[in-house]
Amino acid sequence: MRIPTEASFTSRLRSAAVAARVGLWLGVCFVVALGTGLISHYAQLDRQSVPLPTSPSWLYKLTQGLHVAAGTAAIPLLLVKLWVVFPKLFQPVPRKVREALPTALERGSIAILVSTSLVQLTTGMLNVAQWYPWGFSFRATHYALAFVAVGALLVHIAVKLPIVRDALTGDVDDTTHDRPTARSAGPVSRRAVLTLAGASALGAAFLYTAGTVPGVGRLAALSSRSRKSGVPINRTARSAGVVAAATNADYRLEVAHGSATRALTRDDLVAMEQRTCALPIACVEGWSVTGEWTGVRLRDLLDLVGAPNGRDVRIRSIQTFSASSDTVLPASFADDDRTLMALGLDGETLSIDHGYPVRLIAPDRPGVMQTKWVSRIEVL
Ligand SMILES: Nc1nc2c(c(=O)[nH]1)N[C@H]1C(S)=C(S)[C@@H](COP(=O)(O)O)O[C@H]1N2
Ligand SMILES: [Mo]
Repeated sequence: MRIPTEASFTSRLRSAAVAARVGLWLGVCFVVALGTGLISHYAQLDRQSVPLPTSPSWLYKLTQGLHVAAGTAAIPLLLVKLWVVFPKLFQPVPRKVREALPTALERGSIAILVSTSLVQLTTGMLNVAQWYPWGFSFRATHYALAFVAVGALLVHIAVKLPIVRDALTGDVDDTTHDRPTARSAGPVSRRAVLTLAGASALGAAFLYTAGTVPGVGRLAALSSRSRKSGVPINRTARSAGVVAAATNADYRLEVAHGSATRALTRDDLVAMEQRTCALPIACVEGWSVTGEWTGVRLRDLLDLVGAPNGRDVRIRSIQTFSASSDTVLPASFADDDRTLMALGLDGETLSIDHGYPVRLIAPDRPGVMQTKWVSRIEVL
């Protein structure tokens, strides 16, 4: 088999005009994903110098939904973009060192951009599918690589800016910046390629977000958990290994503030004043569903041990070794009237898979921090 050369690719569809436009849309997706990703990362920090707002309660649901939608839309766009620029891979490297160096730097930044983008989008998609076939921490890796990708993207934009500006302001059929060999008409028009790319991006984002739109949930092929009625179960009690401890008659919810402690049975909690709140579970993996939660206001429990307002609170689960087994609730969340230690969901006793005997539910908080099977509340 002969290795193709740049001249082997003759289609006018693989042009600067198409690359710049798809690149622009891709850039928008990346900026949305980066901004919302930073919010999500910050929301999961144990210490937040400036706590995120507790209202509106659906804000994290919105930003994380946008995050996954932008990432999903970027997949078809990236594939089209790679197809358009593919011939450039076969461009010869200039002989003279003075010319070869900038070329090498430019291609190096593109290699980093393409590889990190592919890793970000594939691991993100596998995460949405709740499949973690790797040994590293998804969150730390996704966060670190985002900066690598954005750095490479900025270099890429800076290098290409003159061509990009020309291509975006010019006509879509303009050939000024095309490779000299890209002169044959393709099977479709450039406009058709762009329409297809845009429609695929919107379609992919729709397949993911449909789960949160009433009536079309069945189409949410990319976030199948949100299709079920009621609140989905992210991890069952059995797989978390908590069934025995959660159903044991010796179960107590400990509330501790320094040396002041209380140990409450579930019946003690049921005997306290009950409140009901509609709050979403907004999973970092993309799905979100709102439930009617009933339970005891966390603030009422903190009052039992004389905890003042304005204190961060650590929530521990019966389950150990999980991202959710030990999380910190910033003071503004702990003191919020809607933050409940929930005993019921949608008018029924909380099921063991949703966190029986008692679980945390707070407004505007990533799902992974809505601790199930709570065993201990510590005022910090
Ligand atoms: N103890 C414990 N709490 C947990 C989890 C877990 O694995 N263990 N999963 C979290 C995640 S990732 C989400 S999205 C929500 C889902 O709550 P649900 O299963 O009741 O829908 O619970 C959170 N609380
Ligand atoms: Mo989650």
